[in-house]
Amino acid sequence: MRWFYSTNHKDIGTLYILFAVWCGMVGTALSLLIRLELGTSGVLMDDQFYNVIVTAHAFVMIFFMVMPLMIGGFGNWMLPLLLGAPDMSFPRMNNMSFWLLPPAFIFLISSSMVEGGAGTGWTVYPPLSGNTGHSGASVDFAIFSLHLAGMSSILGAINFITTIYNMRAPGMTMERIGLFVWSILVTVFLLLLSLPVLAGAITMLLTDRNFNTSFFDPAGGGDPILYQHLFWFFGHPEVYILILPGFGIVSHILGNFTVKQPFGNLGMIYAMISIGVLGFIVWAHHMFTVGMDVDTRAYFTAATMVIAIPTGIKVFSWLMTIYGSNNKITPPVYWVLGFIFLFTLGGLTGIVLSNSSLDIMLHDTYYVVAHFHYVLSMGAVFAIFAGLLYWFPVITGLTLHKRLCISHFWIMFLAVNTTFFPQHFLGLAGMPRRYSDYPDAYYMWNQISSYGSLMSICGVMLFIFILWEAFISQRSILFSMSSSYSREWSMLLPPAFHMNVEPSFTCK
Ligand code: HAS
Ligand code: CU
Repeated sequence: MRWFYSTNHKDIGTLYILFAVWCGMVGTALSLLIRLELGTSGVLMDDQFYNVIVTAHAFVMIFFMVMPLMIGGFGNWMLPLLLGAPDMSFPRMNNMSFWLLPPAFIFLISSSMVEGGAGTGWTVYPPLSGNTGHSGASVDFAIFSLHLAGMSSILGAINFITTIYNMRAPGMTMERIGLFVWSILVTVFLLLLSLPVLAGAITMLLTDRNFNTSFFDPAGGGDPILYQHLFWFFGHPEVYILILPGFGIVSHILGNFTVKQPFGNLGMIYAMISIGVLGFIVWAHHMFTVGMDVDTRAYFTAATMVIAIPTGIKVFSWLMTIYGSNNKITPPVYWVLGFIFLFTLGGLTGIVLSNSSLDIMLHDTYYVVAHFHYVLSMGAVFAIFAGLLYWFPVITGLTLHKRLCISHFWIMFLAVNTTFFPQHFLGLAGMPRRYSDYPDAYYMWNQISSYGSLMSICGVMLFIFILWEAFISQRSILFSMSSSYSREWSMLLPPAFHMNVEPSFTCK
């Protein structure tokens, strides 16, 4: 039970990674159900049940896969090492942050299993999420799940901020802490400032549902649009919470891959801070269709477009970091290059959506679904795979099979593009999101999209095999120096890392 009580940042980081990878498989299974339903016209399930699956898929992926892996897993493992700190600032609170997540997950799963399940989408808008739209206990379970996951994140955020400010080794100035640490710092500030707003909104929803208040009910003088404002004041910063650590991972890997400081290091820091600040003043671009006046829409369009500038600074700085380097491309770098290309594609469709007049047509269509899967499934997830491959030897002391890793990348690259590129066409043709069926005109692209998701399941199975193979083969990073992969690794890792690698004496 040592791992249960452990206050060590590496143990807790490992727990986060194991939990998040497992949740990633739950989320992937749910996504396969979605694509099975949409792969044929005709229905396997009713709309409510379909939306329960969509809701669970989104919550699992956002709160139980991406955030725990990037912040809880990589953040906990690497931050103290990169700062030269012995551990996190509040090690026992760190343990609590992790252990709030499994009960939150149980509440979430309960929400999809009692009564008709919560089919509200991750936005949980009233009146659908009110007690007339969802009369049972399921939405209440979802709310409690978010309360717990939110507490976990806020405690984690406090811990990271304190650690970064107070526990740096002598000489580790803020300019020297590296872009991954900076990305986590900006991310946890966003968490600290946005999550309490979500907590407020869902608590008001809870009292509307159970204690006869009417914050969001016009019958009692309330307004459902208030909920949308509160939700998106959290929701938009949340999407940057999901991508900023990915930016950090990409910069960190590129810096080591090219054996130099990333191009425009200081500019990258300012770009991340700008993205974080701007992220708080653009929320109503999710609500262009609610009937805002034209000036307000013009403001939110303009403010949203401004974010392309710091993001462009990041993209072009990554390209300039790569420019002129002529190192062999290792598997994590495949994912980094894939990230830069596909994240940019998703970012550009975001700029398209930020035009309020266009968004009136595109809102709630598959165009939006395509946009956010390009920035998430190919942005956040590609960065996660880059990080997993890059840090696997640091965490386990073992090396992965290089050629299998490269095949895995190409399978996933093909699969996610096959899944999500056609969704742009569906959206432009007017197919709405969150319905379980569609007219035959949308059949072809939906079928292609579903084939793509089947392909990505094959990719997931290959990845599980790759992990199994690494543990079975026990190619130690320290002892199998004949493999060029591990030689590259040991050259690129700073000396401090070597001492954290436990050598395996059973290597073959
Ligand atoms: Fe987004 C909806 C706009 C980035 C995630 N986004 C979503 C949803 C999610 C999400 C999950 O304005 C759906 C939520 C829901 O359930 O309803 N998004 C943007 C913009 C950016 C952006 C402008 N989104 C993200 C990131 C996410 C994410 C990052 C998570 C990881 N998004 C929207 C809008 C909606 C939206 C609307 C609402 C749509 C609706 O109707 O519901 C930007 O941060 C992207 C910046 C990045 C780039 C690429 C690199 C920059 C370069 C510089 C040059 C580019 C220029 C632009 C000058 C722009 C290379 C040129 C423009 C051209 C068109 C060529
Ligand atoms: Cu947004």
